[in-house]
Amino acid sequence: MLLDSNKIAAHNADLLKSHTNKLVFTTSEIGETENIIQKLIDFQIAIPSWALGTGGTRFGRFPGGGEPRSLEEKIEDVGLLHALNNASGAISLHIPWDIPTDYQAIKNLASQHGLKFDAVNSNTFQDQTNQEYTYKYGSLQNVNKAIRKQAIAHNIEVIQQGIALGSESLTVWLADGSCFPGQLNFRKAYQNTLESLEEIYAALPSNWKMYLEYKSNEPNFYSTTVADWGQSYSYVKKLGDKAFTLVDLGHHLPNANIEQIVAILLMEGKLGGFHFNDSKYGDDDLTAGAMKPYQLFLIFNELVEGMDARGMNHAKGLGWMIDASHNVKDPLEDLLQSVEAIMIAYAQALLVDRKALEMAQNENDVVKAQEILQNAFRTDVRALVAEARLRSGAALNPVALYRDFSVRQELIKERGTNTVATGL
Ligand code: LRH
Ligand code: MN
Repeated sequence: MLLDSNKIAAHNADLLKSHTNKLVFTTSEIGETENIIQKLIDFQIAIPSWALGTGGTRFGRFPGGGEPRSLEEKIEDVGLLHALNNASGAISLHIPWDIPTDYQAIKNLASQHGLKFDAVNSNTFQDQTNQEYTYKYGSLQNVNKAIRKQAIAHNIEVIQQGIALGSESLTVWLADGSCFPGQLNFRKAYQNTLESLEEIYAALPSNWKMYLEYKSNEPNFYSTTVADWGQSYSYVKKLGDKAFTLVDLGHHLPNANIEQIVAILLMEGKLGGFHFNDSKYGDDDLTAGAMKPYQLFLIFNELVEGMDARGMNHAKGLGWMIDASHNVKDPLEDLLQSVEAIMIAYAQALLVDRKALEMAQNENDVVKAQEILQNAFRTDVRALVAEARLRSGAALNPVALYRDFSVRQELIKERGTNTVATGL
């Protein structure tokens, strides 16, 4: 389903007056806004190919209809999101959930929608039908060398598929770990995983990056072999300059200070990118900014400060990706809301008066420091985010346009009510 620019222009025309009023007020409050608007226009967030259908849990899954039945339809859906917000200019594929049959055709279709291919994701946390060995007791950590070899071969195959698509990074998330004390020798599991990652690393093209994603628990519930930022950091330091740590916001133990982890990894030059989402309890994969918008702002506050300190380009310096699962929301509306929340957090972080904050910190003026941060967080920047969309031909209010044009109903007419997308 294509959203032609006339529909978007008509939608914007209706909203232009109220938008302009808000923008004039916001600009009068903030002062210099052009630099922020341009940074928002340049900022692109990759959409996960595995989150375009309805997610579920072991207790149930309630599909909403019109889900993409193929990689082609997934690319169309991400293209639709990108047409609505001009901030979703890439798709991140998960292999084998989304193996292209005709690479050139898929690349052409993606570029028709203005999309690039971000990181490709390997999958050694499920057994595929024609697979020789099971990953029940892990993949790269496995005590059985043949199983480690099978998992290494899969990752190298995923790199080849990524090269064919024009991707330049591999994300490795390992479910590996143990469910009971005594089940695993932690040191041997670490060594096996490191040696396996070294073989995968050796297969990376010179311009590629490897993102090693950590997670505290699930599906293993006693130990995870890449469980936290420290463990991931120790692996990527040993692997080399092309290996980095990926921070999935939902992969931390309760009350972890994620913005501090981000600051340290960035300072060490080992922060590779993000899987944005939000959570209240575990790896809930909820809409970014839905539960802890202040934490998302504090993370971007560290990112802006740390990336500027290293002279990094905000849009290109790190891997910006969403990783979410939609149990009760329309997947596309959920993703539109996540992108909006990320853009708002980034814009607010760009508002922080860095000089004043540094002075307050040097004078241990704790109250002043909080005033500076919360002043930025409490500034309504939505008009700036909307203006960035307007200037790039997208919709002033993507979710409203999505609903006004009954996009989901059109997708259901086209695809049916019982289609099931591959993925989580
Ligand atoms: C693991 C994870 C990982 C993906 C999977 C879909 O929880 O965050 O990034 O491979 O979700
Ligand atoms: Mn993730």
